[in-house]
Amino acid sequence: MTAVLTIAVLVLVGIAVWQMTKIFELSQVRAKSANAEVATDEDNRYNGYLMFAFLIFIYGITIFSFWKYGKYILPESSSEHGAEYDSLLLWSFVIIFIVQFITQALLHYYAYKYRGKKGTKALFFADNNTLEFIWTIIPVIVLAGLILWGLYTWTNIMDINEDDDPLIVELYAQQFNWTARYGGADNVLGEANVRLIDIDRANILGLDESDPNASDDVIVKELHLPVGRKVNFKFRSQDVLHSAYMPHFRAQMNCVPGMITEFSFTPTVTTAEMRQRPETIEKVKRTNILRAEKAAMGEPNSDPWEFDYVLLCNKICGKSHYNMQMKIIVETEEEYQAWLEGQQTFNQTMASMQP
Ligand SMILES: [Cu+2]
Repeated sequence: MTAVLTIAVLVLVGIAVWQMTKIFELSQVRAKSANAEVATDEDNRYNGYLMFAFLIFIYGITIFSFWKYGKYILPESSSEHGAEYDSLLLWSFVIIFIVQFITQALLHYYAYKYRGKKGTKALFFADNNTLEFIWTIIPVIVLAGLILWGLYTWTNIMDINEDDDPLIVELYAQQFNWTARYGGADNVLGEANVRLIDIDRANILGLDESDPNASDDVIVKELHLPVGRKVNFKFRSQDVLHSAYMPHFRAQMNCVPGMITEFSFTPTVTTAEMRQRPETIEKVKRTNILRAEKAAMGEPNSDPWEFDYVLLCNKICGKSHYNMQMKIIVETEEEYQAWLEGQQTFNQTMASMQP
């Protein structure tokens, strides 16, 4: 931060000196001819070469960014729809990069080629129908293709139905944590309403105690998902807008107070499998080198890190928003069942709270 401020101050001082020099120059009686402000052929040639230099700079910084920061992008998707979503994004980027590569080269080359020369007059060029047609029709076709593909993908991803016996999970957002609720043995969530929240009796999600479906609901602080089974999420928020973001599964949905929003996906890679992937091992290694450095300096949050899927809040919802997260564990059906059976149901929790 100090470095940024120092650089900013230096740049501003530089600009101030430059401006003062200009004012000083303007205030002098001109010794040269009045034409000193008109660009000469040499000036124009110089600026033409600078155009090439700038072109090399933008290509260079693009390649450098890919090389240096490419490793920070999300790993291959861990959900069924994620691959479709990723290829849409990939192709959009490929097209953008090809177009940008060609147009930037043309733009800078022509700026050099048609630089001002003494005695050369600019050609007055009103319009050309063929050219207009070409540069209209190409973007129309490409954009229409991308939009149609995008709409098709979007409809597929947002088609939330109860086919294939999905697991029903509620994700409940509040400042600043997440709670998950499973429907229990019957996979049906009991009715809930924020008005029924009773903190003293540990009814933290406001479940309706008179609803028989609520009795076997399981309320937890860690999200367990069986691999290969579709999950239908139902999101609620207690206070403000939150956004449930599960980056590894390419899933995000707003959590809106007063309504239930939905999203559905099928996890395809277990946490254990994910930890074995070379890119995960590489990332864990990188992170733990940084953490070891922090630990050596006695800084907090420096314990060795292990990969876990994560649910994050992606809507700035208050001062501890940055830390609003929950661990997600994708495991085999047997592991999931064993975990679920070890959890207390809503009825058991309420009973244990009775005086
Ligand atoms: Cu939030």
